[in-house]
Amino acid sequence: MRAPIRVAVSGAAGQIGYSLIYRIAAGDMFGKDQPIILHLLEIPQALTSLKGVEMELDDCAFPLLEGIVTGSDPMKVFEGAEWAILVGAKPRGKGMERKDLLADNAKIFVDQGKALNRKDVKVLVVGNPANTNALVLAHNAKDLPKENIRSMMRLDQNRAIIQLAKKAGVLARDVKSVAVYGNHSPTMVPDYNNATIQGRKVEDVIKDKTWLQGEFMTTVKKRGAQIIEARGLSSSASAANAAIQTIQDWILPTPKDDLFCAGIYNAERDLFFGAALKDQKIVLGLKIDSFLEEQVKITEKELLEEREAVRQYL
Ligand code: NAX
Repeated sequence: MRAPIRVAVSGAAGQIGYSLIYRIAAGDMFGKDQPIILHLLEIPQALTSLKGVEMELDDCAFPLLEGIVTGSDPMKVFEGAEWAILVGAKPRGKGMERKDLLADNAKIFVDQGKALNRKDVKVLVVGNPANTNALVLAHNAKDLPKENIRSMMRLDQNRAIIQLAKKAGVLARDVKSVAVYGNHSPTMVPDYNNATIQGRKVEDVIKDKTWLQGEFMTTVKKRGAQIIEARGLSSSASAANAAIQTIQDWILPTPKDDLFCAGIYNAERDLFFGAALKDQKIVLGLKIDSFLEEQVKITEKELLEEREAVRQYL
């Protein structure tokens, strides 16, 4: 057997955590022959609930699970972790303004950045506002290379893939190279210019430009809100699934005819920006039309505003 990989998950007793950690322990993230040690972080008020999560992990008797570390101190819980998936974040409370939400979450990511301030860990930020939380973390973990930090955009990519597939009457696997740029927020920009359906350009298959620029974009951008409306709870299984894919995108070769999306650090703009990647490099030469260009400017402006709102934590 191989040596175990230590994987930390924050917000482990939350909804996404509950959909995520059992899949990690089952081998869905690193493979069916890779032992795992889970490091689970929660806030003190959620430690009782986390105990229940831990008991259930025990009761799965996962052959790959070699240990579980739990606690509420990031310094202790993150110790030795090779991967950290940061799901825990503060949700928007009643009457809370966006800038308060940004500031409250920034404080969390200042502390977690300090606890992950080393070269030998890779970090995926899922908790919202994910791009700006990643930026705060990066500024507070100077020893952690910025290329070791990503924010999650894969759920947005998947949401765009399935909408294109349904419209074209094909399966999700027939749709490739779907990029989503910018912020993980309603300003995100799904790219219909460079995506393909069964190897053909999307615009040659779906000739309805009004749909591509209208309903398609809106559905992808507002999918999270639609799920809350239908389920009374926000997306969790699909978010956990996207987190698993993001790590696989990170460690496995990208199929030749495809690309993947993640928020990565852009040094020029000092932002974490959703980008199209292939084999861990930015895909160069993707051209977008003036409609998408305008949208990219809007999402970039939003990210710059978010950055200003957390300036004191950088
Ligand atoms: P929950 O509220 O169910 O769970 C969050 C958990 O995090 C709670 O158990 C809470 O106690 C814990 N937590 C809060 N502060 C913490 C801290 N400082 N340290 C450790 N744990 C802490 O939310 P859930 O539905 O699981 O969503 C988690 C986050 O993911 C939210 O911020 C949500 O907005 C974000 N999402 C991000 C997505 C993305 O694509 N980037 C998509 C899904 C999701 O909306």
